[in-house]
Amino acid sequence: MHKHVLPLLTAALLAGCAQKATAPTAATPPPAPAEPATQPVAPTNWRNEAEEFLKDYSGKYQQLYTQSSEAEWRSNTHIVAGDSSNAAATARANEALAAFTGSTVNIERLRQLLGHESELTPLQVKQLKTALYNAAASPQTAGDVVKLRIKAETQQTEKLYGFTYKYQGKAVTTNDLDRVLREEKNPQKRLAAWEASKAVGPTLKDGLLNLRALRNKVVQGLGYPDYFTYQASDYGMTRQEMMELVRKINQELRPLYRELHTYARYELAKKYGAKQVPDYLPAHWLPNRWGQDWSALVDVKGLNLDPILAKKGAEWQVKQAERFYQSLGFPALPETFWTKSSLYPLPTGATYKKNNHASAWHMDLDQDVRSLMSVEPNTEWYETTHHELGHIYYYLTYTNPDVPVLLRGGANRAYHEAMGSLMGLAATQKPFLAGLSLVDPKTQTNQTQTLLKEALNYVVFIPFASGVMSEWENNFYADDLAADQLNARWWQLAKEYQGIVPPTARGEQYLDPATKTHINDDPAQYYDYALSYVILFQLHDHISKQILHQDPHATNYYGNKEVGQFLRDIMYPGASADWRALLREKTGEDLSARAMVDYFKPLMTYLQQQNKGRKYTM
Ligand code: X8Z
Ligand code: ZN
Repeated sequence: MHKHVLPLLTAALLAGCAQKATAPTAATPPPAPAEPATQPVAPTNWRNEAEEFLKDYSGKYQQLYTQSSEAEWRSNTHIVAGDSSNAAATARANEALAAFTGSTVNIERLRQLLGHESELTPLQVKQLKTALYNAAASPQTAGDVVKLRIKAETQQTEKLYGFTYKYQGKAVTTNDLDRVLREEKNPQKRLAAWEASKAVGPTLKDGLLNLRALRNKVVQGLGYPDYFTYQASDYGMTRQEMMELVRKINQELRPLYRELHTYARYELAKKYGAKQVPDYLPAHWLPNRWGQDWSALVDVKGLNLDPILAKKGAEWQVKQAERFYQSLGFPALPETFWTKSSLYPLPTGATYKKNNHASAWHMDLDQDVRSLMSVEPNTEWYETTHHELGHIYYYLTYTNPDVPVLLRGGANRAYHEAMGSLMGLAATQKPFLAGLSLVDPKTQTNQTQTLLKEALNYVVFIPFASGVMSEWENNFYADDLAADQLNARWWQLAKEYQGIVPPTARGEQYLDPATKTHINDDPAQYYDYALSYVILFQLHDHISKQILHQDPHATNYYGNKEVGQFLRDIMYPGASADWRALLREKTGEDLSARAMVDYFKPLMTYLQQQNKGRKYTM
């Protein structure tokens, strides 16, 4: 998740063709009539009306938005058990923003102006629709429910990130638990770490059920049937269309996933000394709390970044990511990024906690950009650092005179997630690493193992994101999933899509989906990430072949200004661009898993050979 990216509503619009909305001025005023007559009423100039309204609205919006961001920032970086002052301040700031965006006066005015759509500029229409979309998250007509939602969201955040995880009798961080899951070979210890990571779930159950009701009720105020539909509408899609799209993506990658799944079952059974190869993967065997990334299973000789990064340190990773963006022609990060961000884990003994998940913030919709991370020097954080800076550079690039405040968001939410992940992929390829002397270019490295490691990251993610997460949240928000079926449904989906089962029975006293932060604080949007991977491979395919003329599996973007220009062109218009048109214009293709499937094709043959004679269970 990146925080606070403004939503986008679709509207056919020509980006970069903002017409001036000023009315032609008459050269000489007409002579005054000799005698008072019934004056014909001048026809309303709707462009002028819209321009004036948007100017006022945007100014006020930006101000309230900044105050809300500041309060949220504090609530996510200084969590003190039992201290309610942050929560109260955040609720106040969010209520003020909500009261403004959802005010009946504003909504009526927006509707009135949009009633004259054909007389307005496309850019105006797009801004007005965005404002109306924002209004649906907090309509004044549902004022009490909005207040309750705001309060419940702040409380849920505090519970989630204020939680103390315990492993082997000691308080630990999620970074600690992740390390155990990546490195520990003893299955009993793995099981203990996995269970420890799920301990927060039950504490979030009442809050999540409450939030479902409130989120649904709030958007129903402006006519959306449920919260999932509301979020999908940001892409100009219905809930059904979104589900069809993610199911299709999942199907296209399923044959490869099936091979990876079979391969992993046999390899892990060997690794953990299991007498029998299980039909489904026990969740605690995998190097990630949700089984969404298995890349730590493979160590490619000569390309293992962990020891190199450990020597360089956490700070180096963030600086290195900045250097990479700068090498493409992006500017240095503003000084305040470094002074105001919260980039590293809290010191041991800190009396407060912080949000343990990475995010990027556009605090004032202007130059105040920050990231909230807990960077440690390892491959996972190296990629995440590139991911977050992708959001930051997107913010900075669409903060320009051609993009009004209300449209400072991604072409769609998935684009926003794609940029930095693309850079994360680029920053792990061998020619890139060799160019920076991080690895020895003369060392032979195994290409198949490299591709396998990448597949265990990018391909393995798809059934989790487009399958488990999206299906569960669709059921939760739109199908009113029963309160006594929440965990059962989660594991049913994990088995069906990921081929993963819980190590021991996980009854309804647990709430394993709620251990995924997005379920609580980035609701009904996780397909963004599945779509972002699809888009990133489309962009990478184009960049490799058309700009760099390099094999997509072995590229070096570093220092290439043309690549930078290509990315900046995508970022520049922000949400004033039509995301479909933009993709077609930039890659010549519609949204499709074609490039991603192509990229991993060479791996199919290898895996089929490895899996010969093995039992497939998916
Ligand atoms: O949540 C994120 C980002 C948020 S800005 C770090 N990601 C997903 C996740 O961690 O579940 C990035 C990829 C998947
Ligand atoms: Zn992100």
